[in-house]
Amino acid sequence: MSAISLPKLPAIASSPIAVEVLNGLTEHPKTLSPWLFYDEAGSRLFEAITELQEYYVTRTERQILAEHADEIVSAAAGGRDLSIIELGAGTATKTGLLLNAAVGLQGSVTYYPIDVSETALEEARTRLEAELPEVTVEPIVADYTEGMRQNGAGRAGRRLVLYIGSSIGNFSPADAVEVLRGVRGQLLPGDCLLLGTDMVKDTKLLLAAYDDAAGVTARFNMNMLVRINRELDANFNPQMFRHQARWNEQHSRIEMHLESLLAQRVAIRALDMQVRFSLGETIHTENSYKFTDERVVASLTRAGFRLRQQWSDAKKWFTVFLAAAS
Ligand code: AVI
Repeated sequence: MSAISLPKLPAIASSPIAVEVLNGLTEHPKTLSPWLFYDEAGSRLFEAITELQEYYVTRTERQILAEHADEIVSAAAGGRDLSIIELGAGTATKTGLLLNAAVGLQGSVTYYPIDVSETALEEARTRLEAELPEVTVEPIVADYTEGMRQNGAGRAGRRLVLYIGSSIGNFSPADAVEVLRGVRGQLLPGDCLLLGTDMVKDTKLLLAAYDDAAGVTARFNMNMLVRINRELDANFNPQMFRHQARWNEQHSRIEMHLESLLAQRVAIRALDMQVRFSLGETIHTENSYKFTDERVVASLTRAGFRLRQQWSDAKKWFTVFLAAAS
């Protein structure tokens, strides 16, 4: 039997990033998934985005939580001992408001932040335990579903799951319902979900939030190419692409794209692959859906939750929904 010798690809070629890049850049139109944003540099750029004047999302939600934390926590506890779980907690900068309210209500609280980034969780633990000694922080390094499963064993009392920051908006409507259903599947009737969603508003405000004057969001978007260059030995020239934010009225979403400024070819050496771009062709890197009350309530209901209460800022730019597992 004669052996056929196939060209050898490096081990990285079967990694999640390689699979994502291979599939996304051979699709028409080209896409790359938003999880690729969050390497170390991308996570730092996202933190910088949350502090931008144009990116109203984080400060508006923080203001809602600051005003209503006591109400939210006592509605979720319903007179029982409450523990708090947070999906995609990151460094948990807004969570202190709710933990503080839980300490006020019941004297102490256990907080389970779930995130894939161990360093972000350690940062959250160190800060929260220094600021709020009555909070026991039990970090869970995992994705949402697996993390919730780990947290479920042998528990007593009520659980409040936080899914804030409008992270749900980065999923398609169908996937969002699946994510919520996954959460619901790990809860008992009476446990609650606190869901933060960014609402539909003036298009100019939305576009500015995703294309800020200082260019931080542009660098965040472009970082995907830098990451692919580093991890897959590619030769994207970020200067030959332009960051683009678009409002898609039909789907009620902001889209982020990277637009090729010329006809070009890019080599992705770890995949032994060449990718052609025509002038003006884009890679679609993110959707950020913007919601109405009706849409959120419909998704919660389909996932097995019943709306209890909701809170917004005065301009109705952002809403926080408390829903109970039904
Ligand atoms: C994480 N996520 C909710 C952000 C958003 O607003 O969709 C990600 C982001 N992309 C650009 N700016 C912020």
